[in-house]
Amino acid sequence: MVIEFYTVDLSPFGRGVWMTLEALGLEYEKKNTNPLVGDTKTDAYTAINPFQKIPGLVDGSVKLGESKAIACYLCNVYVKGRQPTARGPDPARQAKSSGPRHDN
Ligand SMILES: N[C@@H](CCC(=O)N[C@@H](CS)C(=O)NCC(=O)O)C(=O)O
Repeated sequence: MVIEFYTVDLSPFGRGVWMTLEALGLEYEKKNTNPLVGDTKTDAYTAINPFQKIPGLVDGSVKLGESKAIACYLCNVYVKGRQPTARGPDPARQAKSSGPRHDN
């Protein structure tokens, strides 16, 4: 299943995730999601990122918001030889527990 990446090209937060996806050579589908026209306020998008901001990411059953949490998740899952960190071996759980705003 291809990774779904929700952003707009000019978002500085989205670009960090975009660069991470590219650097890791991952296959992904970029879904244009413009907060200025309400794309982040839909129920479907709120289920991905309850804070209703871009970027958002869906990787199978994993739904994440917060650019740094997403970048850390991608590196933890897709960088070969990456060791589990002190927070534990579950990258999705780690991403969500890495700050109060990651609680989605
Ligand atoms: N801390 C968040 C910030 C995300 C953020 O502020 N995104 C902006 C676009 S660059 C946004 O979605 N703004 C819409 C809004 O606040 O309603 C992250 O790192 O992902």
